Amino acid sequence: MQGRLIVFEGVEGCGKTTQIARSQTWLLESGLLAQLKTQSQISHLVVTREPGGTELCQAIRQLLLHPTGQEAMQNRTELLLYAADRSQHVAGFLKPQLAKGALVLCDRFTDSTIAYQGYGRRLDRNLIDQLNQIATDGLTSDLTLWLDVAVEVGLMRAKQRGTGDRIEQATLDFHQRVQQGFTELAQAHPQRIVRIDASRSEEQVFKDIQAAIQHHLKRWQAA
Ligand code: Z5A
Repeated sequence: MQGRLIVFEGVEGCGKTTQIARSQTWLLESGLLAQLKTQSQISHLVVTREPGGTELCQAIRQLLLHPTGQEAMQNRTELLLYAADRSQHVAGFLKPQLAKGALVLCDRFTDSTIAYQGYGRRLDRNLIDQLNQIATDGLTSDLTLWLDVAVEVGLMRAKQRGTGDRIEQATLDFHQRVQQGFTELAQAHPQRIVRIDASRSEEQVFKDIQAAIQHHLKRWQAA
């Protein structure tokens, strides 16, 4: 595999969408991507997200976040839908892109399932690990940037933005457990997950993200 997968993670409103857009612009406009093309196997940049990274995944995203009707979604159904979304995204988009040399910026990946369905919904961790393994077919991120912000701050930001999907509307307790999940994942995988203090201004957060990405690009080039 020639490309690299960079994942952005964190609770609602932590600033992933904002920082992915800034990172994309920076990589394209600073000349860094052009430099990478000549000095490494990276050929292009793509931005994607889970759920919803392909056309079929978009339909799954709609079902997950904005279901119609009154029927409550079962926790295992939710887990299986996230796994279905990931399976389609990995096989139909991520792996082909990485094989072509893409530098991929992805909004959420496997850690979200562990944090939300594992810690949040309290579903069995072994089951989640098995499903993640099946859905990814072994693909892991090269770098995960965890935008760490207090749940209350993130939810307030998300609320001000004015959306509010099915999961955003879950209890504060649920979101605290999700945050605990990300915290424990970062402690368990210090090589892969870099914690970014996302409670600061957009500009300060972005500076840390630039530093982390540059550091890892250098490491990958040297490898
Ligand atoms: N989910 C799951 O349960 N299991 C899984 O396996 C996967 C996902 C893959 C996806 O929703 C949902 O799916 C998500 C987890 C679940 N739960 N929910 N809800 P989504 O993709 O629609 O949304 P999200 O991933 O939760 O992100 P978000 O709510 O869109 O937030 P964000 O992208 O992290 O933040 P943002 O849009 O960049 O910023 C939010 C607002 O804050 C915005 O007005 C910004 O201008 C502002 N902002 C950003 N940064 C700052 C700073 N630094 N200071 C002040 N204000 C800021």
